[in-house]
Amino acid sequence: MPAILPFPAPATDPKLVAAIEMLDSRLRWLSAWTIHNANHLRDSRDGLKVGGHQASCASISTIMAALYFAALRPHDKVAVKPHAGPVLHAIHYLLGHQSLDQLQRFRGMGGAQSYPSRTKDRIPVDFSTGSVGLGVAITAFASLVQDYLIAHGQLDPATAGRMIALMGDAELDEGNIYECLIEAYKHDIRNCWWIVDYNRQSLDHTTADRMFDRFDDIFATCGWRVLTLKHGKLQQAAFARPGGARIAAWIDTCPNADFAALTYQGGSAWRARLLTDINDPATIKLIASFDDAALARLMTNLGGHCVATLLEAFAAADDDVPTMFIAYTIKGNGLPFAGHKDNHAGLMNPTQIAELRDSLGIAAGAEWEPWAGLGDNAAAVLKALVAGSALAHAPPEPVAAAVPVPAIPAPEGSEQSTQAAFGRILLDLAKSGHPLADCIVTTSPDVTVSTNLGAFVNQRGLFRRSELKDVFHAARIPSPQKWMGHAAGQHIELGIAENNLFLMLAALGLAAPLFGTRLLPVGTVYDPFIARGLDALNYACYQDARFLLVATPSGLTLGPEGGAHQSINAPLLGIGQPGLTAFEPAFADELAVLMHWAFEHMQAANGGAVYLRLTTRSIPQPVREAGDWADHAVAGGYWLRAPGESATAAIAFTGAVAPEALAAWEALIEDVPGLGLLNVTSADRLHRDWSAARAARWTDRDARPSHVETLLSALAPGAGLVTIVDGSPSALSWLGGVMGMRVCPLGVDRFGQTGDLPDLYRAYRLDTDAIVEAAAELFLPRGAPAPPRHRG
Ligand SMILES: Cc1ncc(C[n+]2csc(CCOP(=O)(O)OP(=O)(O)O)c2C)c(N)n1
Ligand SMILES: [Mg+2]
Repeated sequence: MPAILPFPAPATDPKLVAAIEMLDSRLRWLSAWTIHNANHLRDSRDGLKVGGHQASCASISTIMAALYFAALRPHDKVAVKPHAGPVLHAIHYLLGHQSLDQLQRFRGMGGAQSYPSRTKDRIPVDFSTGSVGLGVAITAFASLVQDYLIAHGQLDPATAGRMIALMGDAELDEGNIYECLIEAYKHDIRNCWWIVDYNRQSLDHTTADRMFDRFDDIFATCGWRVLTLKHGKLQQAAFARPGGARIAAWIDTCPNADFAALTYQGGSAWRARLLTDINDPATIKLIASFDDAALARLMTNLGGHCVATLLEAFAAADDDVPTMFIAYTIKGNGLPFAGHKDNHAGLMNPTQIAELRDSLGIAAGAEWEPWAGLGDNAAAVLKALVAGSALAHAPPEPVAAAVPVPAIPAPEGSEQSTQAAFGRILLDLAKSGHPLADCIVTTSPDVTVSTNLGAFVNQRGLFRRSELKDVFHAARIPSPQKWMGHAAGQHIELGIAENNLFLMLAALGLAAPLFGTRLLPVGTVYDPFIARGLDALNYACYQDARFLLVATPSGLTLGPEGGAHQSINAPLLGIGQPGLTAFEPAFADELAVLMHWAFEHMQAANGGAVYLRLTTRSIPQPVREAGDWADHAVAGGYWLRAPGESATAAIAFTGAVAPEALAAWEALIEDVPGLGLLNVTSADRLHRDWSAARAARWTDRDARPSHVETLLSALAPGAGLVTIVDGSPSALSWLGGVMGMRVCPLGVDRFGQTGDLPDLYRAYRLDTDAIVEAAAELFLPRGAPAPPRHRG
């Protein structure tokens, strides 16, 4: 059952409580002023709304003051709800870690970001937030990563911290929270706190009463301790007085919207409503003992605004049990629009902010002064408290040593699929005993076996803090897959929830900066289902998490298994996603080269995550001659058949359709002398390099040609291109624009059909005939009708 105050917790030092109350006021003020400055005082050049969320900040400032200045431990990591970014900046400003200039440029170029950002803010940010729900869930996965590192002897258990999410209550509506909750329960996570700023307001309105008492049940069912901080000390004291129990009961049944509206209306409205609803002499007498201002203070004295209550609750969770704190709060607490349902983006006007400033004793002109309006004694106490907080002594994020990447030989075989080759490469690494293999952590949302991770898992085992027996193995039931878990295991098996995959990869991919140990996470997923977790993928990349995403099978090349499993726009995601370098190799030896590059890129200072789009289609492998194809494959493409001098056309292909491209090349080479055959291993890299080179010509005066320009300059001016990819044709059609060439793009722009490959390739025009026809089209006058099809 969820626990409601009073917790069995030590009494809290009243001096500490008073000091934190003052810090709470500082944070509320500085966050409000930072937003005010950006919206009302700073010049606007574009007339756009700047924004910022004074009400969301005021709602959580007490919680953050109590957490950061009293409860936080040195190794704890915190995800701060996006709209409390200014409070986090204010905390670091008081600590001396944040500059005035950054605050004054809040939401401006290079200034403090709108939402806490690991990569863009200058203060230490443990987890970025912004897309609600994701910043919450990553803390659960980070606690799993912490346990993984401890179990592998890579982190001293004495340095284990709590992974803490400070979240808005509307974040509880995000589905990814519950996907995460289920996964976290399966993995028996520890050391995780979720502190809900339970103001019962979202962006649009007050939140539904029907969920009121359900969240605690849901969390308790999933193994969480739930501590509900409903009432502050003032309320608790009043409830203990004669007639007080009726007020407590009234609050319990008061609808969210009514409570919010009364908060906004203030003392006399509270009085009128309570006296209407409660006809009890003792309660009437109790109410009469408060004037309007005191009554408003009493009624809004919720747990999340009561420092003593918060400190007691934090102290009551002094173990490793995952804990949810439901801290009742008021959105806009202490501000003129407190409780108003439209206050999410509300901004105080100049008169209102001046009134708030005056109420805090801050002189006009001293608004940015961290300790303004305090007497010398109070200021000294606060400075000492801040200087003694864990955050003041937090070391900078560690820099993990790089792990050397061994040579990765290409798997042997004259016919192979890239998916099978991927499995072989990981298996060989697992068997090699090379230190790199010990850093690899694999993970998959229930597609471990079908994406060929199985052999690696057989070698290295599933990760489980407590042993998991393989019942089938023990019963000697034949199975190619060993499924036993232990503390040294290197595969984290997830249920089917792609959001979880990307959040897991984000947490694993941040192990180096968060915990000082480098992990090389490899996650597998079916290519179409990347879209299912796309925002979480973007979130992982935005935080600069380093991982290898292997998506397979892909396209309609999965044939009879296809239909609803057909990925079409994944190549465009690969081109469009910052922080993720996408490759689609055709051959096994390319894959080996690209995996080597990926493991280095995942560790490089300016590196990032890598996405490999693979296939189950087994195709003949090329016989290589010496040359620089491997470097070019990494750069994004190479001539599989070099164009002849002044060639008037080329075929550019990607991935699994290599055999069709080669067959078409052979069919055409006599008619189109010098025809080139370009293997595009990464449309993403080619396009990025092309953009960068063009920008550099204007910004850095650097005339270096991009790789794609170098490749295509081998063709005659005005040559034509046929492009083909098992995915959206626009992934390659842009190649025509690089040198102003005519282009006939082939690809897939319809969804959902099963069939064998000859039928599918024919129906979707990915076959050799289609390439030959497209090549013919290059030489027809523009707009001329195509000749009738002849088939042998
Ligand atoms: C995924 C996502 N959808 C929508 C938004 C827009 N949005 C920003 S805040 C918010 C509501 C936040 O309410 P809550 O979490 O309760 O925070 P608080 O009341 O403390 O401001 C919404 C819908 C968002 N940031 N992320
Ligand atoms: Mg809210």
